[in-house]
Amino acid sequence: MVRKVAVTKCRNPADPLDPEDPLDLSDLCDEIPPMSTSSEAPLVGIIMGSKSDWDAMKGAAEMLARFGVPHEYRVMSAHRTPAVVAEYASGAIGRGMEIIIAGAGGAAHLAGVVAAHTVIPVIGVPMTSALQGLDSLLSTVQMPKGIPVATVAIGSSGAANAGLLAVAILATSRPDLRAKLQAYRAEMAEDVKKQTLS
Ligand code: RP5
Repeated sequence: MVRKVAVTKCRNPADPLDPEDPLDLSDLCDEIPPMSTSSEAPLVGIIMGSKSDWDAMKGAAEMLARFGVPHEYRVMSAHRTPAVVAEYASGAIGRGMEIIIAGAGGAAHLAGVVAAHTVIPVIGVPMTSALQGLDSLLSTVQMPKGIPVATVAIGSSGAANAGLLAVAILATSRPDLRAKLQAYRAEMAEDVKKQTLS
């Protein structure tokens, strides 16, 4: 049985805005379905600084879904909801989570702040931005010694690769997942071999 776990914060548009809530996420539930994919606890948490990141970040969710990895996704911001980020990252291990994927753009501090609050691997995805994502890339990748963030490419390719990297990390102790990863690579190689330019 599939159990839907609502971890995305949604507000009924008919209800008044919560003065304690700095964000109006009333329309979020239409764009980002309340998450979790299975009855199992999520192994991977996908978080992003804004719903505007979802178009790119859904690539990570799609990849995890393809490999059957239980995951969840939600919006939280290192700057706009810092307490939520600290609570989420600090509680991840207790919830059985093994990896967090964090996407943010501009002054992209989300992945770094998450990494500061947990020892599970954190994968940072720099989002495209007013500066073509270069600002996001540098602010995600340039972590101080001692608090690592595994940073992938800017945008949707990076998000998909973040999903794949999470699968690869989980596969180090899950032979079935490693076999699926090898089959995926073989399939990709076959596709490339079939490509012609005529
Ligand atoms: C970052 O600021 C988000 O991760 C997003 O990439 C960027 C813009 O956010 P919005 O102004 O679209 O909410 O925090």
